[in-house]
Amino acid sequence: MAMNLTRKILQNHLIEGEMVPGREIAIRIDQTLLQDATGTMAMLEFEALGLDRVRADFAAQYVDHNLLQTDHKNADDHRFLQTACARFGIHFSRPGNGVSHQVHSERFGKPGLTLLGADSHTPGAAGISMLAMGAGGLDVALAMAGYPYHLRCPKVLGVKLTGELSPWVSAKDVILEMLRRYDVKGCVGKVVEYYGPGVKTLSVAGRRSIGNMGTELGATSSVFPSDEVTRLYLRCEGREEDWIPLEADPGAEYDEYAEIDLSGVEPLIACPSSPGNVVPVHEVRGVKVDQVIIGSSANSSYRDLMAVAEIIAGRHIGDGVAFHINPGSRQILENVAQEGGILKLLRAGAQIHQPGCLGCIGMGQAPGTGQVSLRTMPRNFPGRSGTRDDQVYLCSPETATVSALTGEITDPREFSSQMAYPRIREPEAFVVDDSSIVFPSEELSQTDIIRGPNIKPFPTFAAMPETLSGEVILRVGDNISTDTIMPAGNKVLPLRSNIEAISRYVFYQLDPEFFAKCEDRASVFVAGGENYGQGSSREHAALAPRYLGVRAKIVKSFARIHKANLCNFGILPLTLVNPEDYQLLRPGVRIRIDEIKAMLRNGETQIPVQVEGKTIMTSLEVSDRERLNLLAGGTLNYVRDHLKK
Ligand code: MIC
Repeated sequence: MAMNLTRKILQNHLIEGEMVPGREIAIRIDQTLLQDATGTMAMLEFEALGLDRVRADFAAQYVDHNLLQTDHKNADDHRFLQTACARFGIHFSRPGNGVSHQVHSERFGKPGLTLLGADSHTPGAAGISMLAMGAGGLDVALAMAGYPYHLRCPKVLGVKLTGELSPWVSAKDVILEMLRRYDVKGCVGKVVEYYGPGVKTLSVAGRRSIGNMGTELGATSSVFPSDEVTRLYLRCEGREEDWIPLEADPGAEYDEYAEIDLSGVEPLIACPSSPGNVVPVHEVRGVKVDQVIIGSSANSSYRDLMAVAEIIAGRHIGDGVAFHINPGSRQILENVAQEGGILKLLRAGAQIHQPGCLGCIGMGQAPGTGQVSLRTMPRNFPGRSGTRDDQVYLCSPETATVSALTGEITDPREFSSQMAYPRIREPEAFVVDDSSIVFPSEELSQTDIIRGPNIKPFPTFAAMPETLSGEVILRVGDNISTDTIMPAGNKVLPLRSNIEAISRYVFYQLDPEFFAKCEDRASVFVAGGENYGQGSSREHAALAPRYLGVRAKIVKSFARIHKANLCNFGILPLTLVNPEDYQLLRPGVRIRIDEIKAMLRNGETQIPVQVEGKTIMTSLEVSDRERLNLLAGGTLNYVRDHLKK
């Protein structure tokens, strides 16, 4: 049977289950990736499994999120991660070496393999034709231990690309076009597979931007064929031998279809405060701009930075504008420097930072009160920048740079009267520098793991009780992101390996008293709207609420990774059968779920919930494996009991 590329890769890695969309399957994971913000907890979880060494073919740990070192905590975390990597046979990419997704594509990723990363933007590896997925840290720790990854078999949305992008329009506009069509939950449960004659016109960097931000569509992953463009990229990285050709079989079918004529794509922009709030740039033309940021995990490539340097060369940014550059990796920085790009950026007034995620996760670069920030990053959820009521727009490097020059949001095509559109060619070979990667060795496996005082042991959680009862403490609306549930930023990020401390910030933006309200209650419930938990893979958005006593979330629908994280930490993910019942779940109402343990054990999918004397119906759509984890009070409990047996 003719197969699309997604199904081919899934089929090659299938360990359990049938490839029927919606049913749970288990696949082999070839490579794993951690970053520091999710990695400290994932490393503690891996340690808790009691193995001497990782069992995945390849595992890497990057340090890219928290580089601030405002006190001992951050430096301690880095030391912990480096020594744990040495001990367990994990590649360690040092702070300053770059963003996980970028460095992984440069040095380690291979077409046709599966990659599981504790970061929702892991699908950026679509650029080199991997089937790459984001997951909670615990799922990645299990994959590092050689366990398969369980997911619902996705549908495949085939997006046929035709034509070629016009000058001043780039790959970012293609993914913004997808977001304009599908919004932030239109691709939940799907892999987006790009095919057709337009694919070859997109560079690996462009494909990476599209894969990276495919996460914002709610997609499980995105995939591109591996072609001549991929081969040349890997050659440029000095590892052409890792290339294999890959594409869908002729005549392969997709579950759903879409088509984008690249020549018809125009410059687009996501307005505050959702990546799905997309309009053509000219519709918001003239809005005064205070801050422009290029880079972080998206649009931080050699091509992007060189394009920015060429546009800005010999000019200067507007007087009222702060212009930041966050390179994707040290390699990019070295290559852009070699080609003279850095000097052009500096002379134009850019602030050039070390490679990393930086302002994307609120680690510095917060805009001032009432200021407008234009970013090439993938997310603009409310408050994520670190500033309350922020006004963050997401756009291409071309739109961002031209707007930095004019001081207002500008359609970059207007600049065509000033200069020819710079088409950037990658060099024959990149300057490659792996000296900031510590490769595993036999000798290093004797290393003692060093823990700072901020690295606390993993909390213990009780199994599911016979009956759950408690109070709704908070009710939230639609599209609540994990940034709202468990914020990041420079105050909170350093607490990622200290659950007691970080739990004080749960729902902090919406209700700073949430933590206190949970304190004297044994079980707590949270109610929510559609697409609850979209965004980041951070398992802390499940783990910290569980620590506070949250035992069930009752919502209209869930985002994929967050729902899996809830099951991993023993929180029941219930969806309302009748969405109108949302109205009943006011803060303060008492809730009771009788015989929940028995219902979980018997595989019940309809769970009656008593809300102050009235019964409402909820549905529990989880696999048998997730039921066992929920019964045990969380996946670690289950796996530990299982290993003992
Ligand atoms: C993000 O973009 O939200 C992050 C920061 O990369 C997160 C990871 C995290 O919360 O640490 C993600 O998307 O998974």
